[in-house]
Amino acid sequence: MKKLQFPKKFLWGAATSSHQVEGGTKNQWSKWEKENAARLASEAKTKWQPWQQEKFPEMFEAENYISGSACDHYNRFQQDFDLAKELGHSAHRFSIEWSRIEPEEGKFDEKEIEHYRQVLIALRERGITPFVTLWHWTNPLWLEEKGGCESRDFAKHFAKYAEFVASKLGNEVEFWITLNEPTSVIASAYLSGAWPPAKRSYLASWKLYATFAKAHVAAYQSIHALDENAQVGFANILHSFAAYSEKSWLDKIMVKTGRHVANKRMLNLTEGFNDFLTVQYYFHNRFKFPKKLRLADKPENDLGWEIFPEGIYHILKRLKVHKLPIYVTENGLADAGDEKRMDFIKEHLAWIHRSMEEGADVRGYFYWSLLDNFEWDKGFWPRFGLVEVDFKTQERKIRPSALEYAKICKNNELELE
Ligand code: IFM
Repeated sequence: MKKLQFPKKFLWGAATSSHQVEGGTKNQWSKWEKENAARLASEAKTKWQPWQQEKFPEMFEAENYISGSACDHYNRFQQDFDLAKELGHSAHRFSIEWSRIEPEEGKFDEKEIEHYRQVLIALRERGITPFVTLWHWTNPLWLEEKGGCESRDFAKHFAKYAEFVASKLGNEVEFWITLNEPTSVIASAYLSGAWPPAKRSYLASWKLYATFAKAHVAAYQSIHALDENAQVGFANILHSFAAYSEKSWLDKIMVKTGRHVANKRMLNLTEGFNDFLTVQYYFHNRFKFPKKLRLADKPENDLGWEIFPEGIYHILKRLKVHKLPIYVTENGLADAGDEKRMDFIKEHLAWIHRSMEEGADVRGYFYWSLLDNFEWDKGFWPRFGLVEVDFKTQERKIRPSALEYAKICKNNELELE
């Protein structure tokens, strides 16, 4: 038995986002879901493998693709934070829903601010440090009418909203995350067209890097103007890349390009405006020119995503040059049977620990997600939660892997066989 100790103040927890758990949100996603649910259900036959179709028949029902009341976390956050506390979490990442705070342009809703104040107090009362995300992909409908993320004034509107929230809730918050995974939105909403507004435009995608960087920097400055001690960063999905053959310069060029576009560009554009860095790790890409290669024998999750824990080690090592604290603000898998989750967490943590021994300043780990929730265009069938949710009754059930993860959180130590 090997024991890996983590530093004293290391933060342990899980993450969620407003649209995926709260229920009752009105934004561009909830609108798009209603318009596209039937199509998504009918496309499931061609999109997923036979084993997935058999295991998750919900994917054929339009209802699966409508977030609706999701986990009703808006009303049940106290109960959910009791679970987080029971599971030994010392930190929790959640997002504030912009469309609730500013339902009409320039009109801010104090009642909703009060709601999130209660959320923050509930966390503090349980000794859980909040990490607050200001934008986890959802836009108010008034902004969508102006072009959404492509609106010329996206950064201006976002910074105003960020400033308002920080002015009201700053006393309760130390860690702010401005934007969640800008590059996921660029890739899936503006390049592949899978998410709203379902565009396929290289030009729009390229321009959005600058827009998101501008929005982050503007929000960073607004928050710091109110509180110079605030810790502000953005949530960055970072991918693992490898060349199929180290002898192939074409494979290696693909790796370099992938790394630049997916991992480095947003960091470069926001250089100097991050108090900490983040890693959200899900994907490993193996390139054999001119394609991405899938190897049949590799372990995968319910979504068919390859499980490659070593990838997080290489990503963390590469971030060392920035000399900033790093938080792993998301890492998780869809695993309805809870068969792979425990090993997944342990193996990723072992690699994270190794990167720390080699100098990466990692200060916290947030599993994605605390609860099963609404997985965007895939709907409810992918089950990421430490806690299982019955979406009909809203009953919560702690999964066995959550209890194992709780031991790690409580002991600040990972035991490996
Ligand atoms: O559910 C998402 C989350 O909203 C952002 N990061 C990836 C997760 C899993 O796909």
